[in-house]
Amino acid sequence: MAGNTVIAPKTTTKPKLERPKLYKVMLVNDDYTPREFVTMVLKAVFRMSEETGHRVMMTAHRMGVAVVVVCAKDIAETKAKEAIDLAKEAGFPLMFTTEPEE
Ligand code: TYC
Repeated sequence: MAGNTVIAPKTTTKPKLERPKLYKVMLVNDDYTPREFVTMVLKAVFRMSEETGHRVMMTAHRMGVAVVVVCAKDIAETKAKEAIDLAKEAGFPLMFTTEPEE
C-alpha cells in the first residue's frame, strides 16, 4: 500500500457557533452620589483611569446615562453588581444597569 495514500480534502464543516450577545453596562445619574465617589467606583470596578472615569461620570451627570463598558453578559452583570454594592455600602443610591447591545 505504500505510495497509495490519498489525502482527501476534509469535508466536515465546523458548526458555526452563534457569537454570544454583548451587553452594555450603563451608569445612571442621580442627585445624591458625590461626583468623586462615582469616579472612584469607575476606577475601582472598571479599571478606568482618573481621566476616563471623570469623563464617563460627567457624561452620565449631563446626559442622564453613560455607557461604561460593553462585554459578555455574565461579566456585565457581575461588574454592575460589584459597583452597586460599593455604593450601597457607602450609603449612596448610585445605580448601574445592564442591557443587550442592539
Ligand atoms: N449628579 C451627581 C452630583 O451632582 C453626580 C453623579 C454623576 C451621580 C453621575 C451619578 O451616574 C452619576 N453629585
